[in-house]
Amino acid sequence: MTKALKGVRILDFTHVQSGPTCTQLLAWFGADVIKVERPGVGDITRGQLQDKPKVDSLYFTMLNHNKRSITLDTKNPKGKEVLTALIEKCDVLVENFGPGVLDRMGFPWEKIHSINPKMIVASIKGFGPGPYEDCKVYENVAQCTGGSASTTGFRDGLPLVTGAQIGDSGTGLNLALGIVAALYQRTVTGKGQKVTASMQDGVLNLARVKLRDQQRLAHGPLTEYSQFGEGIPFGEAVPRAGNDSGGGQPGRILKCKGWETDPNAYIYFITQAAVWEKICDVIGEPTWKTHPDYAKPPARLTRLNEIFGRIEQWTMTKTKFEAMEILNKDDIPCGPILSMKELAEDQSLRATGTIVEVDHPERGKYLSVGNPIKMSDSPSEVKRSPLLGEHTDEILRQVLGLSDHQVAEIHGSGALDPPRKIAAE
Ligand code: CAO
Repeated sequence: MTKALKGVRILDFTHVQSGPTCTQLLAWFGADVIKVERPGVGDITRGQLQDKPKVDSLYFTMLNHNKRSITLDTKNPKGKEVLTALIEKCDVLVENFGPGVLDRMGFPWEKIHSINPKMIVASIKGFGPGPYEDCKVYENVAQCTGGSASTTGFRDGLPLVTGAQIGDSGTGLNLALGIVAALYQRTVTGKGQKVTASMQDGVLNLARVKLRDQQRLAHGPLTEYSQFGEGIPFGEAVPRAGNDSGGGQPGRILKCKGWETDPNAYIYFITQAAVWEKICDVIGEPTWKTHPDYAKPPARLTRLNEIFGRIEQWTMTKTKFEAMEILNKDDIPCGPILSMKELAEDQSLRATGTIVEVDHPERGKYLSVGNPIKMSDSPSEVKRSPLLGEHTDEILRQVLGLSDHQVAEIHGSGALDPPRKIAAE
């Protein structure tokens, strides 16, 4: 079976997490992704958070499946020649260097466009144009500057960052979408274009509902926030709302059987108005179906602590899975808090390829997250990440069509060698 992006060749200058998630997706859709890495060093994540000595870390392997790796010193004159030839042969260049790096390397957009006018140049930066455009950015900086941290956590606690990498992997998704849209537009215009995605923009996009609430604040309190029912006045900015639901249906995380010893014995419970009567029956409060203090959603808003307290008395008598089974029979929206251990062992996620076991020649078998996007005519097969420079000669010969003599010349030029350490004077 063919793949959606078969025939598309990506020059992958990405590193760390945000960019690699983008190019990994493109590789899963069938693109030929050529990862360019610094000789001897490679993507810094190869050596970060290592669980086993001297083998590529899970950090690296889980972000760089289905790619080929070429090592190339792009500051070396011969290296620049090779890079120029690769630009001629590729459809898309993807990078998430710090601001200005590509220009300093001698490959600004204008030059790339003149070498290959069809090339799409896709970049992730921390910020878009503005006061912070020259700043380097990592995940948590993006969460903090994109409105996520100020609206996450409890009202009386610190701003919180989330475990989900919304700044990195979220922006990688945005860039991948921009790239496929630009590839489609190119079929009409015949031209490449610049595609940029900033991490701040990506996080703010995901925090959209909080910008909604910021504007609602001008017209009165946010009645679905617990603090409204607790009689605590709102300030000028959207507050942190703990585990309150972000939508119009109040929700909370509630304890389940075993919570005293299991940190994940909890369930998310939503008191959706449409199933309120069923909720009353399940928890043993049938009179709440008609009682004026509980029957209608507006009356419940000032009593959410009492209501969820009562529901929790019920959930504490069930495990999170028992509660899930009972509530789902009545279409009551809820979800168990699943630990990473539970997810790793979940056979249904294995069956769909969302969690896959991959074999690596140096580290052995490990689990990874497969393609979260499923396509009926473009199945994703997760292949191990490349070793550093594993495909250097293959790419020089096969992609650039170089002869043995030319490849030997490149080897002799120092363009494939790690940078020499300058001896201390
Ligand atoms: N050959 C020669 N030099 C190379 C090279 C190659 N193949 N690949 C990279 N380099 C050089 C670059 O030319 C650059 O050198 P100069 O600074 O001298 O121009 C340097 O390596 C890379 O610089 P960098 O700024 O990208 O890397 P950093 O480790 O200092 O910063 C990061 C990392 C992530 C903070 C920065 O790249 C960044 O802000 N990126 C944009 C935002 C982003 O994607 N962040 C997500 C990170 S994951 O949480």
